[in-house]
Amino acid sequence: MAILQVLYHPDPRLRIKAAPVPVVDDEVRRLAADMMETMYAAPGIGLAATQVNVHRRLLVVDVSETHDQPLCLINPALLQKEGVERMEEGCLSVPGVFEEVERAERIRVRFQDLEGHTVEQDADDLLAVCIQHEMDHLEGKLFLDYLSPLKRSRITKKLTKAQKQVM
Ligand code: GNR
Ligand code: NI
Repeated sequence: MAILQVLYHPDPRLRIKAAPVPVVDDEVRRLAADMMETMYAAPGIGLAATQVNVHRRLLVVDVSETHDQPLCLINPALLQKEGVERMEEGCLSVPGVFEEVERAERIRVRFQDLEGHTVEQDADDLLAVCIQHEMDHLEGKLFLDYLSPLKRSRITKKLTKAQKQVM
């Protein structure tokens, strides 16, 4: 396994729309394992392939405190959304920024698992929020896109400046 490098906003590669995973094979399973390791090491509760510069429709999540409920969603599709919830979100690609975002409270999602089987699952609370956040990454979308243009440009400036200092 390996810890992968995470892209930081405003890297334009975070804006690439991911393509479907054509087959769930060993290469996909290896990528998923590396993404899990990267997510746990960060630490984070989710990671989309886009964030590690792989533009395929695959994401991992684990919202448990014990890090023992890993989920890998391949080619995820949102089937249902219900209710509205506001939650403070963060993103490994937008370090140090936490802002409230409005999302559906409960969702039903269809995806392929690591064996290539199609699964449907309901999610609520933090898991629902996290899956929606990760699915946005696959569209090239960040939680910042829900904020006001002024707030977003301030955050982008701050992160650009911080990254110039470490380069
Ligand atoms: O670690 C993460 N925490 C988090 C908190 C609230 C809502 C969404 C998230 S996802 C984030 C990891 C990440 O950036 N995934 O793309
Ligand atoms: Ni994120």
